[in-house]
Amino acid sequence: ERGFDHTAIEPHWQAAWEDADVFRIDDGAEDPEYVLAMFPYTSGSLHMGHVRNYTITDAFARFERMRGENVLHPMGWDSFGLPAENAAEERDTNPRDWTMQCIDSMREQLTEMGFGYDWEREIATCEPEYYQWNQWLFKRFREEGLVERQGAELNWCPSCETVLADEQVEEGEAPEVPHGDGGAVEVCWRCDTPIEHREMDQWFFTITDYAEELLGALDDLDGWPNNVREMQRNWIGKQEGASVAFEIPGYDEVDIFTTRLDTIYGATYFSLAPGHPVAQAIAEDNDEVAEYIEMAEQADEDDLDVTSGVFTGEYAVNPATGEEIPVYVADYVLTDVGTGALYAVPAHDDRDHEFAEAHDIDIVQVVEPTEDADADPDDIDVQEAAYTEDGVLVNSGEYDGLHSEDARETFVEVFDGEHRTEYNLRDWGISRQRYWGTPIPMIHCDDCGYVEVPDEDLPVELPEFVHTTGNPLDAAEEWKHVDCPDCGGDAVRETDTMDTFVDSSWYFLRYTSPDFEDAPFDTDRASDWMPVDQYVGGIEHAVMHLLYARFFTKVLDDGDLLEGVREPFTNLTNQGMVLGEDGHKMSKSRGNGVSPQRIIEEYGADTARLFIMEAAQPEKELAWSAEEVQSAHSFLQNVYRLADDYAAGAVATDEADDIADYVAREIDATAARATEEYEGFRFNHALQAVRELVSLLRRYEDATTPDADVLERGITTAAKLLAPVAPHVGEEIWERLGHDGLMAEAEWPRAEAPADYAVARRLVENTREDVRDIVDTVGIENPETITLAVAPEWKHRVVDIAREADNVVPAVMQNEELQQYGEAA
Ligand code: ANZ
Ligand code: ZN
Repeated sequence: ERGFDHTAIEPHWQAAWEDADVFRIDDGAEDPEYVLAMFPYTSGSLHMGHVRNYTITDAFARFERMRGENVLHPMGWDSFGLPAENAAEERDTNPRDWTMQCIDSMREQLTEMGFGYDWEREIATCEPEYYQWNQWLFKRFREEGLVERQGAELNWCPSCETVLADEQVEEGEAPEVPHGDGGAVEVCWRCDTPIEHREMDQWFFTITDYAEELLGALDDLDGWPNNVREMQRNWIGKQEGASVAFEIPGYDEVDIFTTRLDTIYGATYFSLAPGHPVAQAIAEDNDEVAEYIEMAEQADEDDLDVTSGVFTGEYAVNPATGEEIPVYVADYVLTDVGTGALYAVPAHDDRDHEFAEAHDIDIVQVVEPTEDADADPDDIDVQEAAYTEDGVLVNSGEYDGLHSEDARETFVEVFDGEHRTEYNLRDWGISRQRYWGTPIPMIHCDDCGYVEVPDEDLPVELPEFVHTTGNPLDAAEEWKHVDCPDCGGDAVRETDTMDTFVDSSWYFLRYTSPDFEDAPFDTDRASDWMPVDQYVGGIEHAVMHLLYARFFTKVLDDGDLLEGVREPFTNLTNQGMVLGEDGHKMSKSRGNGVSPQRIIEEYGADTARLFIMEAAQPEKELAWSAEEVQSAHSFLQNVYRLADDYAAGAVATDEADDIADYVAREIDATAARATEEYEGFRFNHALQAVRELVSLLRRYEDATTPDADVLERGITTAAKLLAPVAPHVGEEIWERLGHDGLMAEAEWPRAEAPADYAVARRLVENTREDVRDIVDTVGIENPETITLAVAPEWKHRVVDIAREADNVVPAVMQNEELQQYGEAA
C-alpha cells in the first residue's frame, strides 16, 4: 500500500531543517518568545518522560514559529552530579568521558525525535566555560552578603557519602529490621538509603533573605499551576507570631516563639529543645537531662515521639498568671525553629495535649468557640482533645471575652513581647563532598581564614579524576595545595563542590548569550529574552529548582545583572507522568517501559509525538497504549494519502458549489479552533479538530466531485495544523503538493473564524440564562449560520442551550445538521 516510509523521510527532513537553519534565532528580534523545557540530566538515554516533555515544547515552539513569532527554543545538559561518578567507577572510566558520551547519544536521540533546537546555543554545565560562572556568581553573591559559612546539622547520605539539602530528603520506607517499628523514614532522594544527621560546616546561600519576596510574588504568578504555588508557599512556610520572654529562676531569660499568644493564660508547662543553651546549662548539673539530650541528639528525627521528654526540675514563670510551670526538655521542640523554646498549651495544641496526657500535666481551657462558630462551646471538652481554632478568651483574667485575634495583638504589648515572623524555609546549603561538580572558589589559610580565589584565577578547574573512597578532591594533593592569595603562605583549596541545583538556577540565562565571555550572560540580551514565556518540566521540581531559580533571578536583578526581570518563568506547565500499559509509572524496575528508540524505529518519531499529544492534555497522566500508537500511525498515513491522491490527480474536481462553501467554512473554523487550542496548550483538542477536518475532506473527496482549490486548501490546512506535532509528515505533504521551501517556515493558516463560530463559542461558554442576551447582542438571524463549525460536544451544547431559550429554538432546529444533535440528545 502507498504511504510514506518514516525511516526515509524523517532523517531527510531533519537534515533539511538543519541545512536551512530553521531553528536558529538571532538576538534582538522583536517580540521575542522564549519556550523552554527543563534540560535533561545526562543519564545517557532519553526516556518517555523526556520525550513527552520535549514534544510539548517543540510542538508549541513550532506553532509559534509558524505564526511568525521569533522563538528561542534551546537545549543543553545538566551534566554534573553523582551518577556520573558512580558510572565512572563501574565502567572504570572517568566522569567527564562518560558524561560526554551520554551527551552525544542523547543529542542524537533528540534529533531523531525531530525536535528543533538552536544548537548553536547548546550548553553543558560540566564545562569550565559554564561552571566558571557558578564560581563567579558565588563570589558576587558573597559580596552581596548572600553567602555564609555556618555550622549546621545536616542530612548525610551514608551511601552517596554526601550532604543533602532538606529538599533532597524524601519520605521512604523503613528497612525491614527485626526490631524496627516500620513506618516512614527520611531517605536519600537518589538512592533511597536512610539518611543520618551530622554536624558540619557548610557554605550557604542565604535564600531566607528573600523569603518574603519569594512568597509574596507567588500571588502574581498566575501562569503557574496552583498546586506548585501552594507547594512553594508551604515550603516557605511563613508563620506570623510573637516572641515573649519567660523567666526561669537561676538561668537566663528564655524567649519563646508562638503563633498563639492568645493562649498564654493556658500555658501549663514550658519546653526547651535539646539543643537550647539553657537546656544544655541545666544538663551540666542534671544527669537525667544530660542523658536525655544525648539520646535525643542521636535519635532519628523520624522516630519522633511527641510524648518523649524529661522534666528538668526547674520552673518557668508564666508572665500572664504569675504561676510557676514545669520546664521540660522535649524532642518535639526543634532547635533551629523559632527560638527553640515554647510555652505549651495542652488545651489548644494537639502535640502539647498528647505530651500533657503522657506526663500528667494540667490542661486548662482558655479559648472557646464564638457564638457564630460551627462548634457549640458545650460540646468542647479540652480534657479529651485540644480545641485548636480561634475563639473568645476564657480563664484569662481581665481579658475574658476578647477575640483570639485581638488578644494576640493586645498581649504583645501587655507581656512586653515582639512581633516576630518565622519561616520554614532554611538557608540553602550548597556544599557537596563530591568530585563531579563546580569547585567552590575558596582557599583556606591558617592565618587569613577563608580567602576567595581572585577573579583572574577563575575558573578553578577540576583536577583529573581519581578512583578513591570519599571525595577525590581531598586526594588531589597537587591541586589542593596552593599559596594563599592574601599572604602567600601555604593554604588549601576548598574541596567541596557546589550542589548541582546551582547550575540549573541560571542556565536559562546562559542560553541567551552562550558565548559571552565577560559575565555569566549578557545583561541586555538576557533581559530582552527573559522571562521564559513557556516553561515545561516535571512536578518533582516544584520546590527545589523552581524556587532556587526564582531566588537567583531576584538576586541577579537586584545586582543589576538583569534589568527588571523579577521572575524567570511566566507560564509553567508540569507534564503528567507517563504510565506503562499496566497503568503504573514507566520504570526500569517495573520493566513496563517503552523505549523511545524502539518506537522511532518501528513507527517513526511523528507517530510517537502524535500519540503522546493526542492521548492526554500535557498536565494529565498519559497511559501508553500500543493500539493508540498504531491508530496514530494509520492516521498519519491517511493524511498523507489524501494529499498524495490529490497531487497524483487521482481526484476528479469540479466548480465550487454549496458543499464547497460548507467545506471552506469548516476549514476556516478548524484553523480557528485548532489555533485557540494550541494557544491554550490543549493539543489533544487541536488534534481532534484536525482529525475531524481530515475525515470531512475524505468524505468530500469520495462522495462528490470536489472543488480543487477548496480541497487543496483543506489538505494544506490540515497538514499545517498537524505540523507542530508531526513535522516530518507535514514537510512530506508540503513537498508533495508542490510547494517550495519548508513547511516549518511556512505561514500558519489564517485563523479568522466565520462569524457563526464566534456565536457558538459564546453560546457554549455562557450559562443558559445568558443565552437570550447573547442572541440579542450578537444576533442569530439566519438559522443556517448557527454553526456547523464546532466540535461535536459543542454542537450538543448549542442545541441543549437553545432548547431552553425559546426564541432560539426555532432557529437552531431549522438547521439540518444541528437537528441530528437535537434528536440524539
Ligand atoms: C503556644 C501555642 C499554643 C502554640 C497553641 C500553638 C498552639 P504552627 O502551629 O505550625 O504555626 N513552636 C514554637 N517553636 C517551636 C519549635 N522550636 N519546635 C516545635 N514547635 C515550636 O507553629 C507555631 C507553633 O509551634 C508555636 O505556637 C509553638 O507552639 C510551636 F494553642 O505556642 B505555639
Ligand atoms: Zn593567608
